[in-house]
Amino acid sequence: MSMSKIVLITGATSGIGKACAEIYAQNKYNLIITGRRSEKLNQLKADLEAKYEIEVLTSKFDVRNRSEVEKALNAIPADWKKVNILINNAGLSQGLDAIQDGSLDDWDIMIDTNIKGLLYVSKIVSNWMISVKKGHIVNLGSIAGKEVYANGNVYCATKHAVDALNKAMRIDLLQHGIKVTGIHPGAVETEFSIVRFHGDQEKANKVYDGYDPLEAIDIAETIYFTTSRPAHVNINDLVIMPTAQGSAFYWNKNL
Ligand code: NDP
Ligand code: 8X3
Repeated sequence: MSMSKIVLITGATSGIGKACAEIYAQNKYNLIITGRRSEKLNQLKADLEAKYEIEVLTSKFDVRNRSEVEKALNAIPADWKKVNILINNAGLSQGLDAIQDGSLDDWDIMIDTNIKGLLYVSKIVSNWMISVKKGHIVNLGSIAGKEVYANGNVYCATKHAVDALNKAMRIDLLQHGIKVTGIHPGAVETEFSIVRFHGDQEKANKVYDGYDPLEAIDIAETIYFTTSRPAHVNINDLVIMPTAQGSAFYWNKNL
């Protein structure tokens, strides 16, 4: 493998993670792309290797499964463990119900993916970074990690947890020279709402009706910017919204 820098992106099969893969490939990083859908990982690897002079390693695992995460990450070849950037992006929402009506299965999936999955991956990769005394971890929070909106309850709680973990990682990893950045988008049109509404495309489309939402590339460009600052600069935290969105609950659909 050539001596390019390496970025590990969780949830690279779709949306923000996939857009990150493209932008880091353009910038000559070698990529470790992860997710559960192996055919999408293989397709992305083939596309990016054909388009850019880089190498892509795919690693298929479910971030919720602790032993699967450990097995997959430990199996990565030693040269590839010299990861410069970890993008903790894999995440999802399930349902949009009042607390008294929510599905316990939806809650478990969100907590296990957005909090526990992020922790399982971070524990292993931060140790790789500690061994070389440098690295940068980018955590995907959300406006839902800064504000709470009606029926957002558990999703908002998981993203508030990511916000806390982002701050905690920055403190704990300070002594090792590792940067930590939190990225908190408002509405981005990806598979997010299709997943939230369990495949109901019509309901998902309504979320982005009547205004210009963010696109995955908008967030990927911002993430790339945060990881391409000089060595002495760390961007702690960014909230990024569509111009038509003023907060988690205010919208201007007349723009
Ligand atoms: P997408 O649904 O388009 O992508 C989510 C990605 O996460 C997929 O690649 C999916 O891969 C992966 N993923 C989900 N669950 C698991 C799992 N159990 N194990 C491994 N990978 C998993 O959504 P986005 O791109 O929008 O979301 C990316 C991140 O951005 C999430 O953390 C989300 O909460 C956050 N975010 C999104 C916003 C939005 O409006 N879209 C706004 C604010 C934050 P696969 O299915 O192949 O496993
Ligand atoms: C996704 C955006 O507005 O549903 O994190 O919280 S929102």
